Amino acid sequence: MSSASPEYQLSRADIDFFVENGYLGPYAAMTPAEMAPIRAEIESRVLTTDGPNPRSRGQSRHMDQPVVYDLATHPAIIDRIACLLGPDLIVWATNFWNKAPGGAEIPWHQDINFWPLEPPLNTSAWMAIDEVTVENSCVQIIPGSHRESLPHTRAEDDMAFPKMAAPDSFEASGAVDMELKPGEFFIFSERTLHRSSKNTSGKRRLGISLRVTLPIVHVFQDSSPLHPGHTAILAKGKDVMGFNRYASRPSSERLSLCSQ
Ligand SMILES: O=C(O)CCC(=O)C(=O)O
Repeated sequence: MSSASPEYQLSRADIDFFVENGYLGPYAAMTPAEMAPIRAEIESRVLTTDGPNPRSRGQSRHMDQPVVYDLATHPAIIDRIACLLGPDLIVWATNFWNKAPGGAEIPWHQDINFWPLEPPLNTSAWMAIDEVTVENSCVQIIPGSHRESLPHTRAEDDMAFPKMAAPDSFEASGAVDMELKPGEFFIFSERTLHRSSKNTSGKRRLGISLRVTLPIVHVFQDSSPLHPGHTAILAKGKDVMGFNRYASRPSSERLSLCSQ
């Protein structure tokens, strides 16, 4: 029995599916109607303001925006991940994916190639803030691809990332489209191959990734894609290791200042 509340408990079959395929979901953390005011708050207070990472407004906003901290610690997400990784969980990074109409292709990649984690262990949740469909470039994943570490090579110039999985190192024909309603999310592991195409629609595609690991993992908190002063969230349970830095929920004082 895990530490998840009964409504978010994964079954043995769900856990086996994740182990076999490297992803799980979608699940709903909230309804589209419940996401609507959260989306409005993200638009007015997050996307248009600078956060703690000088390189990116979309990174680490759990550190300064309560709305992001609350999404990152949502029990519908954290309790399900606790069924996979156990009762002590760190959300070590949060990142918005704001793909405007015309936004570039994100090439096939395995996230662990980009991250400052030792040992390299992570489960991500990708949550839709807008409605996300094939039309506006939903994330695609390749089931089972997490079982192998693939070589990465220089990406093409018109892609959004500098590196991509070497095209001749995997077979993309079984890719699954992760279409999501606002408030839905899916879970995937640090080596699950995923991508999204160029957004050729007229609709924005906004989502957020939450990166979850264990207190035994060293998060090199000043390294890319992080930044000096970066803090994580102890989202569940306890940390008896003590080598990562945590923040508490930001106060809403900054919100009221922003709204004046
Ligand atoms: O949103 C996307 O298209 C890519 C997301 C991604 O690469 C990630 O969450 O790791």
